Amino acid sequence: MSDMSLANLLKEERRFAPPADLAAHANVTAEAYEQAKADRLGFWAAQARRLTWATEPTETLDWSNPPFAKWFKDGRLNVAHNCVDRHVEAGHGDRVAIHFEGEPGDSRAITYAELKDEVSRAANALLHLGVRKGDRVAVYMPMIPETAIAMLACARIGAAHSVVFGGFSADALATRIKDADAKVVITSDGGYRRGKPSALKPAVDEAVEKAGNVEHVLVVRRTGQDVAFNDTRDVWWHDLVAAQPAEHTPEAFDAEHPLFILYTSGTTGKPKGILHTSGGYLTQVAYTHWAVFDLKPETDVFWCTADVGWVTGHSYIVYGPLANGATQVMYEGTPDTPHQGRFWEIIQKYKVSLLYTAPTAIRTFMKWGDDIPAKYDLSSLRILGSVGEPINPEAWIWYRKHIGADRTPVVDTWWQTETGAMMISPLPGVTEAKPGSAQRPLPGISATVVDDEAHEVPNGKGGYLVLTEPWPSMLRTIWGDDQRFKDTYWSRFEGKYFAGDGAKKDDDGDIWLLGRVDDVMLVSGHNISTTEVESALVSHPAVAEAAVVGAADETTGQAIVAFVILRGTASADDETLIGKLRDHVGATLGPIAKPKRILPVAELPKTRSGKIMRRLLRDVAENRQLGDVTTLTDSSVMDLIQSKLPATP
Ligand code: 6R9
Repeated sequence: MSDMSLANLLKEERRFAPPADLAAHANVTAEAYEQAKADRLGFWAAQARRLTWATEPTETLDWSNPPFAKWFKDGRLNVAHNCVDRHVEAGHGDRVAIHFEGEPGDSRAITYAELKDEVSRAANALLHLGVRKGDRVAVYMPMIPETAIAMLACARIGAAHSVVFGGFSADALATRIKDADAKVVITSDGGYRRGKPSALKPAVDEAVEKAGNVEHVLVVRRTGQDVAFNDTRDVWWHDLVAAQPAEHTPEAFDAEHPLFILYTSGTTGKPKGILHTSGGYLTQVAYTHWAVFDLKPETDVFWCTADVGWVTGHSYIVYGPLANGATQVMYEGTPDTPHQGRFWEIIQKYKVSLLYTAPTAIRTFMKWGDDIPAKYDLSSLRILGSVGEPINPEAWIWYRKHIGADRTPVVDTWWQTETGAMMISPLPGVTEAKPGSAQRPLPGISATVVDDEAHEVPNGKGGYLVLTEPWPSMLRTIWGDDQRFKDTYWSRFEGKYFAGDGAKKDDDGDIWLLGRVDDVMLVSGHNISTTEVESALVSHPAVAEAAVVGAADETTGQAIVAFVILRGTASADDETLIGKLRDHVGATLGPIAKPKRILPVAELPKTRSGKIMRRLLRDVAENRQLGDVTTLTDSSVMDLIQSKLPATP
């Protein structure tokens, strides 16, 4: 990146020290950074001892054939035993593992003892269906406890699961079943979504037709809706699983035994099957969940609002919290069903103390209004987490103030499907927080920002985020494609993992994430981050949400085009407002960052995991035919945006 605009970065002066009582009893103190720095591998070897091993590892890392890492390779363990049985053995069988809240209002509390029985039955059922160690099982489910049970049952017998988000189409499911060569699919008749049952089984039928090698489909009855049933292939969960014995002795597998494949769509090309293995993955998800949320398993109630179909759900609904013996909430539905206070009602009901959600949700809550969370008792909350996108400083402040009563730390956690677990994040009892910044690599993690030539940038400069040392929960490869694994992540900068994100270091050396590098704009030779322009727009009281893209421009190379959602009272026809917003960005970031066009819209296109799809907005801004819209939550959003557009100059 050239020297450019990153010099006049967004200045964020607000600071929030950890609350004294939290700091006094925090799981992790500043010492952890020192310890990990002095002996990184020793630090991770110590963290691995949080797990129960059938054979303790003696070797921490084998990096003799980079980028193919082997962590704890002579250790053996069973992941499901670690997430379930050992808590029962330790006398915590009566502790609630999952408080399930269905969208229609049904609820179910599952203790660790009950979870152990259910996972054992499901493991026996999979064995009965012919699933063996090393096989793959596809999981296409709503957000219900059986989804976690199915994943743990796979782990228990050493079969890798491939969870496909329930919002994906039959085609997307078929591609993933085929790529992983799954022999069983676990699904349900449907799930509840926005007040009505939404079907899943028909997509499975279609996908299995296309994908070929599936021997059985195991079907949970959730909604009771009518489904087609193929008697030789399909089997009901309540028939098969319920009839199994609740005893199953877990076998220990190698630390590097595959645990799961999770596909990331990427913007182009065939989805990448990200492969995670057992010992290193479980070590890092357990450690980070305990450290970043300061988890006290006896008293805390954790709630991660992600879908299990994404990596956040894998690592911070299933594996991290359960490995730590936590009590958590699992919610099936959407935040506005049946009303816009649903999340806050759930927090009040279960006395949730640790909340983990995404910026897209936070910005939506801001749009809905402060008065909604104000109606509920949120005093149980202790720590608020954010993940998925850069969190705009204003959204961060709103989250802390209106959800956290200006009292709770906010932890902005940067990581990826590929990294498996959190990598860069404040520690709630240690870090003086800066709104909008993920700040520092966690203890034991090495990350920095480099320029085009792979040189580390000095403080105050921007470039590319890289990870400079292997970490326990790193992806091991792309399923079936080692070459693509090397090309995608390890070839841009020799010996370093290229995350694909732009980032900057501030004057203190803290890291700020600036969005995917594909989204960075080049205006008159200056690299400008979409994230920073968006945050500048959102810091204006009239703007609820913003998405910024660079559109081809004859004079400046790219010109900044901003799509904004205005807050309640602001009017889209107010020409003076647009001028004010441009000036506001200019005053915040410098004149070079002033958007050339600002277009008020009612909605923004988002992926199903809640990330803004700037690629489609670029198509709009450049008057092009829209690219692939299949990963959009709601493709009608694009029609709405296009119909609102003034004729392009
Ligand atoms: C966990 C998850 C990964 C991409 C990542 C980055 C963005 C995630 C972020 C963040 C800024 C954060 N991202 N967390 N950007 N600050 N705290 O979301 O995984 O779906 O694979 O997405 O998400 O761009 O590269 P995944």
